[in-house]
Amino acid sequence: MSPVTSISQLHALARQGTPRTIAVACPHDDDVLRSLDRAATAGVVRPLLVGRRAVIESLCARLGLDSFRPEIIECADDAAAVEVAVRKVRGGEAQMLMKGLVSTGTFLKGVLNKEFGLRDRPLLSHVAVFEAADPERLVLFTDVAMNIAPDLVQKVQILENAVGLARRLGVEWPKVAAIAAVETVNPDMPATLDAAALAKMADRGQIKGCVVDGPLALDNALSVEAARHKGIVSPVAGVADVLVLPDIEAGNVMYKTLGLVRRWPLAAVVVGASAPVVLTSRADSDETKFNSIALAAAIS
Ligand code: COD
Repeated sequence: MSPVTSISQLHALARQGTPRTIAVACPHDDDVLRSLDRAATAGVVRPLLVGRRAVIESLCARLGLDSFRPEIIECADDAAAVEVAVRKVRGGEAQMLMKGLVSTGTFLKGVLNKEFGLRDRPLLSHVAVFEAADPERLVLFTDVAMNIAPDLVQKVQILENAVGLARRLGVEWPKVAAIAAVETVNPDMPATLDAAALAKMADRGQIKGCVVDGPLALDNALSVEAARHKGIVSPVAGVADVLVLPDIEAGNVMYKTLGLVRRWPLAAVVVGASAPVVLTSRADSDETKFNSIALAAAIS
């Protein structure tokens, strides 16, 4: 498979095959419903909504989604709705899960629940995607929404989850940049120590299936020119496919800067679960939500 290099190629990939059922917890939100209507119309998903029927129907009517006829399971309580949606995926009645208007903590606690949740790999993590030019490619960045302050062991798992996703998108040997504020090791900046350790672990075969370099600052990772300017010689600098960010604050600020300030097309998914999980922010546009459904469908 040749690599998926744009969000529109993701859409095309998602349209292949039969529609997957997506269980959505608490879809009481305009952008969530618009994105689901669009994905259902495109033949990407069959929505199974878990929440307050009256609210969902009145929102659909107000939004003019006249041909949107989702299956709805009545559930008034948010945590209970998350549990029902998660159980639908766990039981195989749905192949994907999506968060609606419910707090991220409540939603993720349901996903991680030991009795009915969707744990598969040792660590679940969130991966966001944006389009980059020169070379034209999708850049994955992680973790911007789930793991708060990962230690080195968790960063290895976050990196491996993202590499797995990159490979699913056709990147055979992903180039991974472990991001910090600078490109040199500084003991006063713990992110640079972890980044250097990740790079050395990859050199020694403790991390497989990718090439890792770090620490790299964001400009050195994404711009060949910036890397050249700093004299950095590296197979990753300027052309990274995956960015492993130091913590949730750095990741979340980057995600929101791209999405809200720059309005770049974005997509995001939680990986490491037994099925793809669409976890977008309340502030994300219906476009980002649709892109994320497409990403989840493309890998489901
Ligand atoms: N993958 C697998 N297991 C996990 C993970 C994970 N990412 N995180 C926790 N666990 C396991 C632990 O090993 C433990 O067995 C159990 O879950 C409980 O662990 P806690 O007490 O550390 O976790 P929780 O349930 O209190 O919180 C987990 C959350 C994911 C909810 C928490 O880390 C969180 O709130 N993350 C940030 C979410 C957020 O606010 N994002 C905002 C950006 S939109």
